[in-house]
Amino acid sequence: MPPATVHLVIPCYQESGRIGAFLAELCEVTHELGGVTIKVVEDGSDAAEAARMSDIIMPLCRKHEHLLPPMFLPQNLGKGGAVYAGWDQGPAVDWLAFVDADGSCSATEVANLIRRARKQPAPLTAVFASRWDQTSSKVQRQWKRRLIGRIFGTLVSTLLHIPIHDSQCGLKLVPRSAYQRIAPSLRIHGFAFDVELLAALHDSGCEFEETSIAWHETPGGHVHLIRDSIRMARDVLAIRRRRVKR
Ligand SMILES: Nc1nc2c(ncn2[C@@H]2O[C@H](COP(=O)(O)OP(=O)(O)OP(=O)(O)O)[C@@H](O)[C@H]2O)c(=O)[nH]1
Ligand SMILES: [Mg+2]
Repeated sequence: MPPATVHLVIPCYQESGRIGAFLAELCEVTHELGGVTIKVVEDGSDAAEAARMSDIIMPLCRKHEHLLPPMFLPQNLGKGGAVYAGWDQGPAVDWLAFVDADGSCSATEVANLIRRARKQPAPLTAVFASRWDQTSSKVQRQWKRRLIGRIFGTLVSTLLHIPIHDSQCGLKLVPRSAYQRIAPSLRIHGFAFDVELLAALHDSGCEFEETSIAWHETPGGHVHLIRDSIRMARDVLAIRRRRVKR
């Protein structure tokens, strides 16, 4: 039987300095796996950045058929907006996935998670990578990000009553059928989009599993620890209010 198909989106904002080596390795690894398409979604950075991204991606597209031509959004939608744009316009696959552009999670880890998802019997369960195993030497993060991540994870699980430790890890796989059921209800396009995605999946009856991965933080991140954490906490409260109303 052919392997379950996966459409993997890489949301990018100002990533031309970080994506090159990671994307090349990801293309190699997923070529070996088969049944995977990759789409880079450039999230309205600026014209010069779009040109730099083209220069990096187009030679790889010529080499790898499964790397689809990149999508250039005319304006910045936010990480969630870019992921959903790539998913909504992608091929009809079994699994939708996204991974951060900076290579903090290696191409090998992406392949491992895809293999894991493909082993699942029906009904399919969403697979969320996790940096929760914080004692592990496999997870290298700045202490500040670790701490904020831990506080945010506690906030999410307490306020939304969903047993998750790390809702924000930049690698996730979702069954496409489950996503299609909940897509019309998704509102959040910023960094907290995965929390809303998780809550909607959970409420729709789609189970999820949290799987530990290796994570080596890449310098040059865009998430502003204080400003974005406040925005994300507000988004979690909004998700909670909407759920209570329903
Ligand atoms: N589409 C979109 N993607 C963004 C935006 N900001 C960041 N991203 C992407 O989101 C992903 C995660 O962003 P990072 O900059 O790696 O975040 P970080 O500060 O390193 O935080 P962690 O990776 O969680 O430690 C990357 O693929 C970014 O390109 C944005 O405004 N729009
Ligand atoms: Mg990062």
